[in-house]
Amino acid sequence: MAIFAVSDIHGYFNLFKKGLDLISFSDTDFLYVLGDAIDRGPDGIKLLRYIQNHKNMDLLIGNHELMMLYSVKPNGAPICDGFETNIWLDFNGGEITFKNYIELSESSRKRLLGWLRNRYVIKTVEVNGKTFCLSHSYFDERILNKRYRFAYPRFVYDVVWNSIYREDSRAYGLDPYSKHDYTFLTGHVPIQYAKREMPPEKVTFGLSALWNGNMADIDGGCSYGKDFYDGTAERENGMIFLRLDDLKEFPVRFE
Ligand SMILES: [Mn+2]
Repeated sequence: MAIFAVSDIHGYFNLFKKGLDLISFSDTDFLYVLGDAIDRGPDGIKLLRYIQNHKNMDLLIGNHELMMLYSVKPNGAPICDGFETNIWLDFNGGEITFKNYIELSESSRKRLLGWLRNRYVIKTVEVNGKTFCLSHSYFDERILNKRYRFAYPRFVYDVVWNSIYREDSRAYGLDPYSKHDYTFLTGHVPIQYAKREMPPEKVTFGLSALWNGNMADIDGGCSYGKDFYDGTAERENGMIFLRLDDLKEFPVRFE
């Protein structure tokens, strides 16, 4: 019985399944997906439904799920005209997700949205006496262990979008983690990107969690797609499954 986390799957269902095989995921294990299961890759809706249908899996809200929730109708109508529709479809790879979404029955769509609204945004999990704090990116005590539908929207927005690693974020360089006793696990910013913001001596090559004090970024950079090449010797991307029991990492790479 082990507890795992993975983040930023971005519609790559086949690679996700490869990861489940690699960790020998069983019915007695549990998996937390730290947001951004959808968009860019082809199978975001399939992934959401797969997680939804597994009692031993849970999804935290990422900025991509938030864009979707802000773009589609809560009643499952096949319409996309919410106030984040443009940024979702045109700038964040939501088009394929919406296309697959409207292929579901209206009742499935409604059920999916109801399930999404009932996910957590920031969640603490105890493993072997250690408390992990899981979120897509940032931290705000005011929505800790609150379900999305009960969490104040502005706080949710900041938690899923803000990052200490992104120059375009209002939280750039503003560390919310070190004053807490938790071990933080986040995604949102691909490790290949976040490493550029770290002192070189703290950076290791390859597809592995990026530890920074009591916080680890486990976004393996699926959002770059399978033909990722950043012009350096380091060109590995994919998913990082982290076992919380012993912090062992199980990376899966695109073929
Ligand atoms: Mn994200």
